[in-house]
Amino acid sequence: MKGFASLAALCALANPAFAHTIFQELYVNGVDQGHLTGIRVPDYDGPITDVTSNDVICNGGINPYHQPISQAIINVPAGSPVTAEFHHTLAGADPSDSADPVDPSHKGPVMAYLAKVNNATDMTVTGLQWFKIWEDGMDSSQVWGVDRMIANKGKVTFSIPNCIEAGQYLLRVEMIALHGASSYPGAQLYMECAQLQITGGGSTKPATVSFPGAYSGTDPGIKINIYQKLPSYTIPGQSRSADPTSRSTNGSSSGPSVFSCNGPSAPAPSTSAPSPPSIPVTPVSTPVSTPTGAAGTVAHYGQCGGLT
Ligand SMILES: *[C@@H]1O[C@H](CO)[C@@H](O)[C@H](O)[C@H]1NC(C)=O
Ligand SMILES: *[C@@H]1O[C@H](CO)[C@@H](O)[C@H](O)[C@H]1NC(C)=O
Ligand SMILES: [Cu+2]
Repeated sequence: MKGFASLAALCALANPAFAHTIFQELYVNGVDQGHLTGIRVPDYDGPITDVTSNDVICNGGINPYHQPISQAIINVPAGSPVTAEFHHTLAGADPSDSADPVDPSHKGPVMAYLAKVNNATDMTVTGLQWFKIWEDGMDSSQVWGVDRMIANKGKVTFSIPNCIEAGQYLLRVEMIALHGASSYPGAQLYMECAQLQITGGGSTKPATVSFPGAYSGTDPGIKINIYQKLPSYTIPGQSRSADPTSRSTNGSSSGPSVFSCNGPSAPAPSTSAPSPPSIPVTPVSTPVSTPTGAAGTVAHYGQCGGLT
């Protein structure tokens, strides 16, 4: 183990392009669910570069899964914040490793998708329908989602939508490194899938995309030279409107949620104009423990029938 770690460190020094990463731990409402628990992790931390390969679904193809594959299914109340944690190797956090959680040469977006499944431990993942619930791209200072993930010691936090149906899901958390992406194949895709049981929720069925299929080698977010001043970056996959055909939207791409329970892909509310935050929302028998603050939160609960 020690020898392996030193070798990995040497490789990282010699060629940062070989210093990769693995999503390997999940926290629900801040509670650690256990190292490698409920996540299909490969032993090797290398990327997938062929966006048409089935390996882009949940990895595990050219990077075979660590055995035994965890049979745990992580319980997540809909609406909960979850934190995905990446590290350079399956050994986990290593403050002495300058390439942990990933080598800083690796610039690009971080994203999270969900797919509803009958059985979260079923290893067949082809044909699933995915919806993006979170993305962190590039801000106007050309600071990337991966830069923020590194600054946060490998952790990214987002919420499970509170209006989606209860049931078992795969949570696909993905980081794309663009340091070699000026030609295709070149972008490095790193993804793993966590096995979830989502409880509560509602009845909203988000618009979905397929993997492979959601990305193409000519996408502006996949084939891109990042060694220049970029006015914007188009994150691949579903756009904010959850409409795969309208992904050419410009502007800041570091916002929180792509599929939003009160967004365009949710059932149309009876009132068309969004209420300004300062106007009190009509009470909709929300639980006493409903978080306060964001007006959008109230709208989520109202729209989802208060089942959370
Ligand atoms: C879920 O899939 C796993 C792996 O194929 C299998 O062992 C298990 O029996 C399945 N569970 C149910 C409830 O079908
Ligand atoms: C995106 O913004 C850039 C620079 O501001 C501009 O050149 C480009 O035309 C915009 N693209 C779209 C689709 O609006
Ligand atoms: Cu790498």
